[in-house]
Amino acid sequence: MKTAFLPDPVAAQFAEAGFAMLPGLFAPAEVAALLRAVESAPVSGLNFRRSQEVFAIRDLLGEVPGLWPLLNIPGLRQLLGELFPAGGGRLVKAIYFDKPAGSNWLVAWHQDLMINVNRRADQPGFGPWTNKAEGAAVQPPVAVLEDIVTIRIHLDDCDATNGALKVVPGTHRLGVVAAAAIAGHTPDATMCAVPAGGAMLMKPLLLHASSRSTSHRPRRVMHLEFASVELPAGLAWRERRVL
Ligand SMILES: O=C(O)CCC(=O)C(=O)O
Repeated sequence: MKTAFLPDPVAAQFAEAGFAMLPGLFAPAEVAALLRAVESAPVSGLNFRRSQEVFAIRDLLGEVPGLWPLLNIPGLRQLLGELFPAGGGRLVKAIYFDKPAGSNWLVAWHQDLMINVNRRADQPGFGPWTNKAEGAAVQPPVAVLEDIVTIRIHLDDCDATNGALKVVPGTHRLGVVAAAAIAGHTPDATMCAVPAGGAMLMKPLLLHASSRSTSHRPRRVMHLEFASVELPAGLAWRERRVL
């Protein structure tokens, strides 16, 4: 039987549009604990990016392991069970993004095409590759991207004034969209306001972007990607963790 975490209309909207909002996944006290854990993290190293424009922590759970028990709440486990009914949904990428007040940080229209892996190991359908100091990443076959579900946990109320995500509904069903074709889709965009403690579900192939913040309110988000698919022998998810 379906629970309140992913009621049928929300599940249907997620399948059709490629995104859905789930307010109230985390209680205010749980949000406060997540923020305390992030704010107590040391802020140096390859995975940290801090400037007046943007603050991001890549490999978030590797850098702030104290977040793990705080994320591992029954609601999130139950939601994952509903998103991956055959089981096997595990964390494969985690990033923390702040959009500091007064910053000029915006994100152009794109799809999330790269996955983080343990090493370069050439496999049919995998590529192009990047090899940065923090590790290898690769564009996998579309079937791998279609398996992934992103859960963006919002730690602040987020709306058009503090850099909410904009998405083009349904574009997750188009496979990889050629760069030249992206602008043709963006007139159909919609803005995704999410309250603090809420989550936005998103398919990585959904075209998305975000605008500059024009507010003094922060916009802190934990971007968590989950997948159930196994990678071919020789390749492994670099940040894999089981909730
Ligand atoms: O959080 C944002 O504003 C954009 C992040 C994003 O586009 C991404 O993680 O791919």
